[in-house]
Amino acid sequence: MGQEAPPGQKYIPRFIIYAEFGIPSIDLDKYRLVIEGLVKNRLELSYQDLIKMIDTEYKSDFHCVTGWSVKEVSWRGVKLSKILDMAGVDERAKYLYLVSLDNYTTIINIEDAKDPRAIIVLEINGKPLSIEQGFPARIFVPYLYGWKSAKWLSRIVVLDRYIDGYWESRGYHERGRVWEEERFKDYIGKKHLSRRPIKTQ
Ligand SMILES: Nc1nc2c(c(=O)[nH]1)N[C@H]1C(S)=C(S)[C@@H](COP(=O)(O)O)O[C@H]1N2
Ligand SMILES: [Mo]
Repeated sequence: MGQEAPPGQKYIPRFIIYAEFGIPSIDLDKYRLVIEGLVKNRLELSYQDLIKMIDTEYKSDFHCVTGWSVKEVSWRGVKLSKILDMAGVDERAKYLYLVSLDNYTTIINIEDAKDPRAIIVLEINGKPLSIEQGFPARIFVPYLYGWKSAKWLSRIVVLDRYIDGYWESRGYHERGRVWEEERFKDYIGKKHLSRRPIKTQ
């Protein structure tokens, strides 16, 4: 798998850690992942709840839209579709708006969220997420660019319409599929906006 990098991407050995708003402090006792919006049952899942629900593990590359990719990362977590089923998603649902503890936001469409590879990540490469990589939980959809992989995830809001998240409001693509090179909204062109790596592992 992943012999050749997707168009416009180069493999590097390790993740470059991004935290647009700094790394939040985590109080695991108080932490809940909330699922709300167009759902029958609003859910509040603790870290232990999530750990008990782990159902998925696979290897897949990670792709940041700025051009770096990491090969064959091992991901372990809970299928998003399982959580959506528990919550009883309304038939009008079209998007999941993702909100993080640091107030970072992004959005993914419901079709991508229901893909069996779309997960709430609890472990990377056999270890619990490190704080800087999004502990307690982050999103991962392997065929979407990394900005959709919200770290320190705290809220999933089910919506019937599209709204911009943080990078989407700065010109990045609504959907963000890697192999289709959905980097920017059509009207923006091909210019990268500034990024601030905070630490290289
Ligand atoms: N909360 C939060 N999640 C985030 C970001 C961020 O700044 N804050 N950056 C995104 C971007 S642009 C990328 S490429 C990945 C980087 O993941 P990493 O820090 O584990 O390398 O996190 C994504 N998730
Ligand atoms: Mo990114």
